Amino acid sequence: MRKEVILVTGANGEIGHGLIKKIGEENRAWVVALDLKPLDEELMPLCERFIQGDILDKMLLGRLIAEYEIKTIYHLASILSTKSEYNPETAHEINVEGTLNLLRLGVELSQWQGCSVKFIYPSSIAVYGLPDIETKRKEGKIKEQRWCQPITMYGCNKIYCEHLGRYYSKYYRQLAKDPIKNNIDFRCIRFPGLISADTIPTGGTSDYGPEMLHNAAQGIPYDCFVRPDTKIPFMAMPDAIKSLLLLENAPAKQLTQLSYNVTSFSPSALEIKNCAKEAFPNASINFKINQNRQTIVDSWPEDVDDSPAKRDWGWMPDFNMQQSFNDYFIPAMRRLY
Ligand code: AKB
Repeated sequence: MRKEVILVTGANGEIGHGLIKKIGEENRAWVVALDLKPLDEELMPLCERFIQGDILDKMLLGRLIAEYEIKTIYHLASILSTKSEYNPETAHEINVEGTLNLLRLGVELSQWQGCSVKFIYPSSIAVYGLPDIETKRKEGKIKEQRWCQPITMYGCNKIYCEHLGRYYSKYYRQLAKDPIKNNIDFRCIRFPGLISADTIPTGGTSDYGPEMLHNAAQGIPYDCFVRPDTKIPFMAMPDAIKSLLLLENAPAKQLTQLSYNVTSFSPSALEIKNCAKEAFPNASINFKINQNRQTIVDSWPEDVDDSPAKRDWGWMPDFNMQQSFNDYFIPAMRRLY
């Protein structure tokens, strides 16, 4: 008997940590975790199985079909925006070819299991590309259809994979003599910057937020690489996990689109600094602008319109800015450090 499981790629990443803990805590399902790096000890007991492997390894993915009844795929593996700019072609290979392999696996599983496999895909505000600060300010809460002209390889990868998800869920091999019966059920969330109290991000451009807080909590001086007035949307990690599980469990008939914005608060970099200083008065936080990374963040929206997510699947963050700092980050970071 093949065990019914949820497959999580990029399991050792920030979202992977939060998701596997939540699924484990609530005993929601068996998790098969996949990551290039060894899985954190604390996550091991929460997984049915951990596979240290590469999403570019088609043989490895093919074996999963024989061993497990995979109902849902959380495809979290990805190279983030800053790291992608240092090696765009490798980022393309992992972010796009890797996703293509998982979408293909999803279609094969749907065929094999005779029902659609849910494919949950974390996209990003990086799909947006605002041409200048004036337009960014004027646009305010951006809607999903607007300004999808990303300026980073990562953003290009994410928007393309959203299109691939639509193709694999609705139009895959549409001219084939033997049309596919069961496609995948592709569902996507465009995440803002995420702040986790348990893990520190690697390779992103919204990282200045969490880095500032984690450094302040450890008393390590921090040079913020964006201007104090820089604004993009952020969300506390528990809300990111909540949004993924809410979307996964939403009845398909309620979903009117494939990709959804979600958010919680849009602080300026200076506001994040002030919150960090309030909690850790001795923290040393300065602004040392990296113009190239600033240009990337300036192309991202200062806020997003997440009313479709609220309408279609009852999305609502549990932590606004104050609660994120006072009830989640600061207490957890005090415990951690
Ligand atoms: C990044 O900075 O690359 C990510 C993102 C906003 O998607 N955190």
